Amino acid sequence: MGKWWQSAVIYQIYPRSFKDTNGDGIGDLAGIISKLDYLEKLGVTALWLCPVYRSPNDDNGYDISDYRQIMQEFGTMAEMEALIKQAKQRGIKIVMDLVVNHTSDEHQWFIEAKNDPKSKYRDYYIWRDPKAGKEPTELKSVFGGSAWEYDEQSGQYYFHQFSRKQPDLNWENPVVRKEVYEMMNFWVAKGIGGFRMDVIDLIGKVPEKNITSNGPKLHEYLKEMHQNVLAETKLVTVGETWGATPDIAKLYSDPKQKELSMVFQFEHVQLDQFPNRPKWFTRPLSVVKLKEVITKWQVELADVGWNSLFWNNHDLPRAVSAFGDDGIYRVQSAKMLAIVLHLLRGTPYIYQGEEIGMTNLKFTDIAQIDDIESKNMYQEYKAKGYSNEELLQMISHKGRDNARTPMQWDATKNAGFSSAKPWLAVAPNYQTINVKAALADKDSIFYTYQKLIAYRKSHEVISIGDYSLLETKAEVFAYVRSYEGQSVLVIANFSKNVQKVALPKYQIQTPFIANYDNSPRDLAQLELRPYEALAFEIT
Ligand code: ISL
Ligand code: CA
Repeated sequence: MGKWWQSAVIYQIYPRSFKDTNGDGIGDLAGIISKLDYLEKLGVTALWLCPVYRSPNDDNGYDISDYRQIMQEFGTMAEMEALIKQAKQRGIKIVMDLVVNHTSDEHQWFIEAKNDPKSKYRDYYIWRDPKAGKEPTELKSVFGGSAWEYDEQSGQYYFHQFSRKQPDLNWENPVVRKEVYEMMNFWVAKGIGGFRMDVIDLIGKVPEKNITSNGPKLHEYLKEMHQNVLAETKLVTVGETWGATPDIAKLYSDPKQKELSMVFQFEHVQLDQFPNRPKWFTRPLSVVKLKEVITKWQVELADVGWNSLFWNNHDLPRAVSAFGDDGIYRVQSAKMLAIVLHLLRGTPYIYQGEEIGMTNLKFTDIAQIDDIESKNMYQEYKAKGYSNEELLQMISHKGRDNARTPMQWDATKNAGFSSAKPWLAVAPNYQTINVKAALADKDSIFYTYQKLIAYRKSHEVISIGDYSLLETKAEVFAYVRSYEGQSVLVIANFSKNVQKVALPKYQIQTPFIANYDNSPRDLAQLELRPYEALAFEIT
């Protein structure tokens, strides 16, 4: 038998934007608990919670000041325990975000390290002397500016790959690693189901050699972590690894390596970008490339390793806006994306709101933006001469706040997210796009997801079957899954145009899932409607 997470579907929650219960405009743990029935109805196996730990929120919880406390705005440890317990009663596991490449500068370790260079905590972080009166290296922070911050008091710089309020931990120090494993075990003891590991490919950094991702000791550290935390458990672990190639992904996810269950790789979400240029500069998505990339990962990880499957997350544009059509074909293309992704081999992830087809926004004023990455970019590029309009267009297209606007529960004020003004404005389309409307419409995107999740759970051909691409036309994505004499054929039109496809081998078949209707189709002369997707059981 396979592992539980091989037939699982994981739902990602951005707690700040999910559901507010105490009227402060900020989502909370009680809000998640109040929606467990909804999540159970959808059928998901686990919830990955973006960070819920104590944090000053410079990067919305990815800057942790105490790993063993809950963010005050989100609730209490008792509520966290209640969430774990009540989710478990519904067969749902809780996957915690593990952010251990860096802490907050308000973490006690960093406070001690900064205040007293002789403290044992100094070496928990990465401090270097100036070089010729300047930064030790040229390395840049992901959020703009230098990756080195000068500390007046000691005359040294500390290293931060993200904001200056997110100092990097020094993984070379065995005491740091031990602290991390102990902290992980603290959470394991609470009965969680796994960890999503934030920028885990950066922990083996060697700043003086300009090495950030895929450092020389990365896999050694992960093996050590496995031994100290994961070995005797059934936990799922998924690493966030922007720098993974298929060969690297196999190192992480081959069970023999004893590291992780799987990793997130980001090749397909970067196809609208230019190599070596910031994400803000984009080009139209090529469907041919998208098929190539998805196929490459399906094939490369077929025998060794395991794929994660996703279209979006809290850092990325909304799936339907990035890969489908968020205008007149929103419903069809959102279902098409669900069908294509959820019938692949791997573990699918759904980002909150994806199951109702939530969209990107049109931001018209930088004051509407909360995200540190977008705000820093705006300032940096403004100074370079880009116009306000150009920058807001870039942010509307690629900015992280697209994913972070509040979950749209119903058509009442603030989309039923909160009784107070939400911390980030609700998308203006909430009156039509919301959970209540989705649940009331048996043809909604929600029910397509529900059906796909149930199908995966009960069909090994989907969870562990083989994958092969069918050559068709540029804008049509067709593939076959097969396992022990069973086959599933998936055909999807990734365009607004009608596409004619001939698959004479198959003839007349009735789809078990479709995004227009389930009437029988002649595959020998198929005419696909805009964004039409069909899946057939071939016998
Ligand atoms: O979102 C990004 C690119 O689209 C990056 O800027 C992002 O920071 C990178 O993907 C790493 O992400 C993770 O670590 C960050 C945190 O801000 C992100 O939310 C998290 O997913 C630092 O902890
Ligand atoms: Ca709240």
